[in-house]
Amino acid sequence: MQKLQLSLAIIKPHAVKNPVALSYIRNVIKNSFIVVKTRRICLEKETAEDFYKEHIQKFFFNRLITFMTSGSIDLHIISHTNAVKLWRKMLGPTKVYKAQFEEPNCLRGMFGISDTRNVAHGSDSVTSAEREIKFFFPEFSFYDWHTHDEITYR
Ligand code: RTP
Ligand code: MG
Repeated sequence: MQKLQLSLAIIKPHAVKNPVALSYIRNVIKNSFIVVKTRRICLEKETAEDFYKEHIQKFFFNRLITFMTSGSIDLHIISHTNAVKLWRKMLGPTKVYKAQFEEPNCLRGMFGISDTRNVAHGSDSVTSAEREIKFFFPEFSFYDWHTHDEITYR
């Protein structure tokens, strides 16, 4: 049996505020992954800066922090044998012009507004997924998550 991988999907504020986008994205997630845990939060500025600290030198950093703290975000721990790559494939390219012209059926192609408002985040590796899940779900147990009965989708 292949081992299940975990990834973290974050639905960004503009998509959480858009009922059509949100319900489409939630269905896509539900139909493709085991949803291990979900949580809706509002990011504090300091938490957003910490989460995105690898981008602190980038020209878009302030814009990204302002946007990510502008409304609720939905966090999902998702599981699949190929969770990291599959979710990023479903998201499509970071750059929205690329997503819209090259992969119009990906989530960023369908609902992306700009390179910052590009629908959702996906962990870029198994190591990043573990770090990001620990960041938002410090109580989460990586060893026995599959034995809990809280695997759910609200
Ligand atoms: P993510 O981390 O959110 O899954 O996205 P990614 O790997 O595809 O992109 P990354 O290079 O890690 O970028 C981090 C976040 O910065 C935003 N961004 N804004 N020009 C811009 O305004 C710009 N460029 C990148 C992205 O939306 C991404 O969430
Ligand atoms: Mg990234």
